[in-house]
Amino acid sequence: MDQANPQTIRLQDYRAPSFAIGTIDLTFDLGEAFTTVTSVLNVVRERPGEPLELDGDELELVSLKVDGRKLSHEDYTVTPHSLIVPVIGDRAEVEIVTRIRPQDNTQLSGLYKSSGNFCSQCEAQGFRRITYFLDRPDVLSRYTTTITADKAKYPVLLSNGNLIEERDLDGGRHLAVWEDPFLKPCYLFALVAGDLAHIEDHFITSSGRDVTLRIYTVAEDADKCAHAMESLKKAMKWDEDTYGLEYDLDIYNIVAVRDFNAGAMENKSLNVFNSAYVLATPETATDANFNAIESVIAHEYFHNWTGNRITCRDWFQLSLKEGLTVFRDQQFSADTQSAAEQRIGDVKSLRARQFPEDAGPQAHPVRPESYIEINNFYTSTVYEKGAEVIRMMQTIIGRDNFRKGMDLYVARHDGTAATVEGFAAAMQDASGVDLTQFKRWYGQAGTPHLEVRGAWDAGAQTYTLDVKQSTGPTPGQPVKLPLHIPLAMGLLGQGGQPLPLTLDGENTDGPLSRVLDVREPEQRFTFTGVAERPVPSLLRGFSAPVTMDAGYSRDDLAFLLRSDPDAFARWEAGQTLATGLMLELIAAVRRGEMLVLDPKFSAAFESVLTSTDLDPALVALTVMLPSQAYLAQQMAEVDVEAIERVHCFVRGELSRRLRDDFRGIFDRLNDRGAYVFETAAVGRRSLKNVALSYLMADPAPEIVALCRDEFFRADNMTDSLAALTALASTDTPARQEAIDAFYAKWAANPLVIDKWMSVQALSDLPDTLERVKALMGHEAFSMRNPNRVRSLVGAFTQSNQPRFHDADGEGYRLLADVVLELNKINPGIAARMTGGFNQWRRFDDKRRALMRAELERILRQPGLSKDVYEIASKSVAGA
Ligand code: B3K
Ligand code: ZN
Repeated sequence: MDQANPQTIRLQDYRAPSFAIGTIDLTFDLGEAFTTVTSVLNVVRERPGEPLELDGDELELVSLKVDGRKLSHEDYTVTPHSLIVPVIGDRAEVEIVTRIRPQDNTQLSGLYKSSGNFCSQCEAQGFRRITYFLDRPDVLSRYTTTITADKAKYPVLLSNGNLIEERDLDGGRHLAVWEDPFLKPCYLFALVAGDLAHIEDHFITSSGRDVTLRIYTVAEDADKCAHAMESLKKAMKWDEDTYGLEYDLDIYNIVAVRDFNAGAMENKSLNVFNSAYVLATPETATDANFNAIESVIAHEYFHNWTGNRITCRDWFQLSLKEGLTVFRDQQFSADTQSAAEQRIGDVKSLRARQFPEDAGPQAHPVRPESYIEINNFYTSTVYEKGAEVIRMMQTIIGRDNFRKGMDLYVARHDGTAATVEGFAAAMQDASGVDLTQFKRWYGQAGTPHLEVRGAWDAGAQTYTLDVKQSTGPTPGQPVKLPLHIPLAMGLLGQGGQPLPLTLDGENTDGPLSRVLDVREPEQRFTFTGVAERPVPSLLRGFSAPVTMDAGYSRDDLAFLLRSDPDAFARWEAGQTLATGLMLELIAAVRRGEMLVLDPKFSAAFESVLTSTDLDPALVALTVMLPSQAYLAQQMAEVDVEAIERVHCFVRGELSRRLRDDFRGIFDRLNDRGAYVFETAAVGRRSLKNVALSYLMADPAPEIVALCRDEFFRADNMTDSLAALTALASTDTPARQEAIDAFYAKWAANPLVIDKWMSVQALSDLPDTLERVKALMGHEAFSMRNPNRVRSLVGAFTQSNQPRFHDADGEGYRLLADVVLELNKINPGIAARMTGGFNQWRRFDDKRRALMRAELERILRQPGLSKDVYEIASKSVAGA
């Protein structure tokens, strides 16, 4: 492969395509030995003098015709990645026949088989694995797709758009023709053929269109689609109400498949989903799964406008559709569930995934400038930081202007392939707010840091806030420019009351909360008429994706935790308090001192736990300690053992000191009524299960017995999995008993067995690595199924910090072995797993050396995919 000389693709080299392809007529002859694809393209020259150069990957060319004339071998060139026709007119009809072997396609990109059925995944560059084409998102065409297949084996034949013909053929075969009236890029093409069951419902759009909604699955899963269907209808209604965006066809199909590289795919009118984001019953799925399904179903639906009707000019613009659509799905979940919990969850996930990415060797801007393999750029930066950039725009220009900006964006760009510049221009033009400086967020990598200091002048009755911003260097970007950062804030008086925020020079009383526009490296804001010493509440709602040092004392934080009217800021104060305390304890461990937990901390913790006016879900979120990985991010050099020891110590202390509180909560909330997925019930289960996990942090035998009972009596997966998780980290006979019983009960349900794998991979007991290795040899494990690999190896290497980083380096060896094996099967998943090494430079010398050696071993492997090569080589080169 081109590993020795992998090609870097750069944004600055973008050129519009030399040819347009107005229509494409596809015929699929699906077979067991091979599948024949006939593609008829109407090409129109856009630039004189250039050959027609089509992309292809692992294709067998059978024949090629131009304007009805069969070309001979001298008339064209085939390379491993292209088909070049040097001489062609300004308009031509090109007919290409290729042969592919979906049954051998383990990369799960292009056309492949899952559970015996045909399905496709074309984003980003899978279409070129089906036929030769201009595989780039700025080539928009009208698709007609004919599918022929054995009728008994593949009774269901689906593609994009409307079904215009269906009939039986000789020899037990049948045919279906689908026509998509909308222009689309080839990454949105989809085909599904198989023996599938479905459920059906309808949605009437605001202008009266009756849309048939169907969800297809393998027969045994058809009873698990009701929640996904409800979610789809909610999302359709929300997009009409919130953005005036209506669905545009009479049919919307979703197909759930078990083998899928990503979460789901927004193909026009034929979404293909990882079954993990479709299937749910109370017995088999947790509250978190129900939530994730609602949000992914909504996300893919929202793409119909932000992604499909308006797509990306090139893959550097990926965040144009992904960041915006994540923002939209976050807004949807905030509106339909609880806004505060949603925001806390989004921020936790941003900090857990995006902040380390931005501080490590793979750091890149929301709009990257170059890539080797585009699949490596479906990142938390493009998705989640991209969503934060959109959210900041909304905060800066205001909600009403944001809606006007969306309307203008749609009016200007519908039916085209757009850029982030175009989006920002619509927002700027609709609002009249200058976004020139703001747009730097798209081009500049790294997490900005704010240092904020406040001073009250009793004599002048003023309060000044001095704000400094800085962004550290990232690979390829040594120097950073100041950003436009919206800083939402308030001031609280001694009694917790909000004070008016009147900026110097304003002559009426200001509002009780406001957004400061931070634009300079150092900037001062002066508030007048401040009659008492206030406590500032800063970065409310996490108004910008930054880290912040606000110089808070513990008393300030305890005060904000009690009094801040902003629910996010209250949670944040609790987290900052706990993080500071745990970092001090870590320093104490390193000095060899005895550990003592400050009684003020457990008292503040207890008052949250026992507060009756707080929503149980928010209590649960507030009493969850910062993760070991989050503590690691705060240290100059990660001390794995000290972090684990302190985490365990604080949990154990809280468990002992507050046992009665935890027990009280557990008993009070452990109602035995029927499961409902509804915000309040989810909150109660969440707090109850947090209480159980604290009780199990230092369990007396009767607590183990309680947890064991809970496991065996639970009638829903949320409670069952919470009890199993607690048992899995407890060295008692009940542990193995529960693990075995769970497997025996759920062996036939792949998504539940994924959970079973993860629970064991996440245990903090010392034998976890051995268990993971044993599970890799278990009959239920397969390297070919991405969900299985992620649930076992991904969970262990990415979410079990103490065991993956055990000092002997065995975890590192295991990960490199898995990467090398996966490299041959599915390079995309292999590259994802390689990311487990990204933080290697942040550890101690010994671990650094061990991880580096494994990365180098990976890089020495002959035949390394460019996917893995890009991640491993950037990791070694370092930040
Ligand atoms: N657009 C797809 C992602 C496809 C991943 C390709 N490697 C799912 C989504 O973000 O909606
Ligand atoms: Zn998306």
